[in-house]
Amino acid sequence: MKFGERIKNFFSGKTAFSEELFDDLCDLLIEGDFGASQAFKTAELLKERCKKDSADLIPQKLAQLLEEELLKAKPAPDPAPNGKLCAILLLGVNGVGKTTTAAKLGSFYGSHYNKKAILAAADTFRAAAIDQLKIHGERLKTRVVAHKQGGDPAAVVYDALEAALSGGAGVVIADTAGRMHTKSALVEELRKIDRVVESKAAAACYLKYLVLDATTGRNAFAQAETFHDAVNIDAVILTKYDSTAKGGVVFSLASELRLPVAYVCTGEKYGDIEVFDPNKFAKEFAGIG
Ligand SMILES: Nc1nc2c(ncn2[C@@H]2O[C@H](COP(=O)(O)OP(=O)(O)OP(=O)(O)O)[C@@H](O)[C@H]2O)c(=O)[nH]1
Ligand SMILES: [Mg+2]
Repeated sequence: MKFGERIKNFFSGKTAFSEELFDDLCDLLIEGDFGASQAFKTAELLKERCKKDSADLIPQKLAQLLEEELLKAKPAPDPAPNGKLCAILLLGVNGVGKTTTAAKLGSFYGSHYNKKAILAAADTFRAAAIDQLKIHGERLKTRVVAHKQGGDPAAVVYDALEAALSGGAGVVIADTAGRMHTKSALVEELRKIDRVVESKAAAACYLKYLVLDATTGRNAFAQAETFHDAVNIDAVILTKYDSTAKGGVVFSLASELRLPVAYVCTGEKYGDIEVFDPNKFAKEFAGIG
């Protein structure tokens, strides 16, 4: 069951305004992956705003308040500025969906932004990761630039950018290794890639997306804090927001880290990706979507 359904069920049949209603809502928000203090603040603010209204307006007011939270994030960057080569780096811990998302984005850039993609196998840690990306590339008829296992990820990005510049591709999407980096190793690896992008394509639109798995709940927030602190993240891509994922963590990303969500992925198929819409997300979460 989607979490919005839970909120919807919670409100259904409740017509009277009561303190208890907002206490229970606070608990429910925490279950929905809100942080405790944010859940409390949200419930309190909602209570204030709803004092003069009939209880049946509460879900709509909740959606409104949630959308305001999401808009506290910095704006999501333009993913595909006209005439510019885009260099996209997908970061994140193990298993969150980086490789799958690289393939989905490659296809999305073709269909929605009219930019031909090159996938860069910058996860050189495991041989299987390189093969996995190559299989996606074959299925999507998208070029994959790869080196051998153990190679330098920055060198892969370099070659992919060169291929894009000479072959007319509009976007390079680099998959990276999902091992839990130590901060210094992550920073070091990224500095090298930064230098490569600077030298190869200084005018490029360069975006670092952090991929977060919606099913990992508050853990995703901790990952965002760590990565954002180590390397400036431009935006988040939320994966596995299908089935039972709750998604409340997105509100903390916006209000506490000012991190916007760029895309939401809702399944394993290539088409299961969409641009994040704060209004839609807030409504869905509040059970009125
Ligand atoms: N249901 C669902 N599954 C997904 C989604 N995105 C990725 N997956 C699945 O999650 C699993 C891990 O995906 P990968 O793309 O290999 O993740 P990764 O981050 O590259 O993993 P590592 O390279 O091992 O760090 C795979 O089984 C994917 O099919 C999604 O949006 N929804
Ligand atoms: Mg991978």
